[in-house]
Amino acid sequence: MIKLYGLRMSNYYSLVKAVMIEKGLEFEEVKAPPTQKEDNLARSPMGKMPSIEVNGEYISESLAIVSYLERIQPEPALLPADPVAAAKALELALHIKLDVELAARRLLPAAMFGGTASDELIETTRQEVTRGMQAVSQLMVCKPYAAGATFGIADLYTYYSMGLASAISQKMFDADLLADYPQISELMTMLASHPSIAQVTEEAAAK
Ligand SMILES: N[C@@H](CCC(=O)N[C@@H](CS)C(=O)NCC(=O)O)C(=O)O
Repeated sequence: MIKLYGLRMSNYYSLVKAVMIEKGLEFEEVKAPPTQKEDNLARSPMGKMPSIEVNGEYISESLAIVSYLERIQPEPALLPADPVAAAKALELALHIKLDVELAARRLLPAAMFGGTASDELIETTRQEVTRGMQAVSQLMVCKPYAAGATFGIADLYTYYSMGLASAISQKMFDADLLADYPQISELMTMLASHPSIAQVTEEAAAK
């Protein structure tokens, strides 16, 4: 059985968990905070969460894990069969992850863990996130899902990466990240009640 390491509070842990639920895979959750300790580094070279263990092999990085899960359990497919459509879905997911979430994440300690951030860092981050949102909206399909007619990888990154970036934006810039993007906002609302995502949210709240 697959072991999922990390904590339920993590957006990327939650994303991987939602994928396993979506695909009906059996898995065991193992509480493992992100640390630089040897056992954690063996699972995840940067010491981050999530990671999974399969037959004694460890895999970190959410996209690598999702790609593995897609191969071992192709149904329901989280990427379109058409090669161009699949590449476009991944392109969108990566822009959300790298140009919005990763940019905003620099302010995570100040936004949620009592840290501090200089005005300059706040302003450069705000500009980067704003630019990232423009790129994302250029690619976002919203018909009705992020990359087209069916639920998939781009929706998972929309929900989990954009969700974190929105929370950071609200706290640090006093701005609604999605104010200029009502279609993405509606999609986020729809995704919140998607069964696998709703189950992950419910279980995280229950601890
Ligand atoms: N690129 C990684 C990012 C994982 C990540 O940033 N995990 C966060 C929690 S959501 C973490 O472990 N943070 C603690 C740390 O950076 O030490 C992925 O997609 O899995």
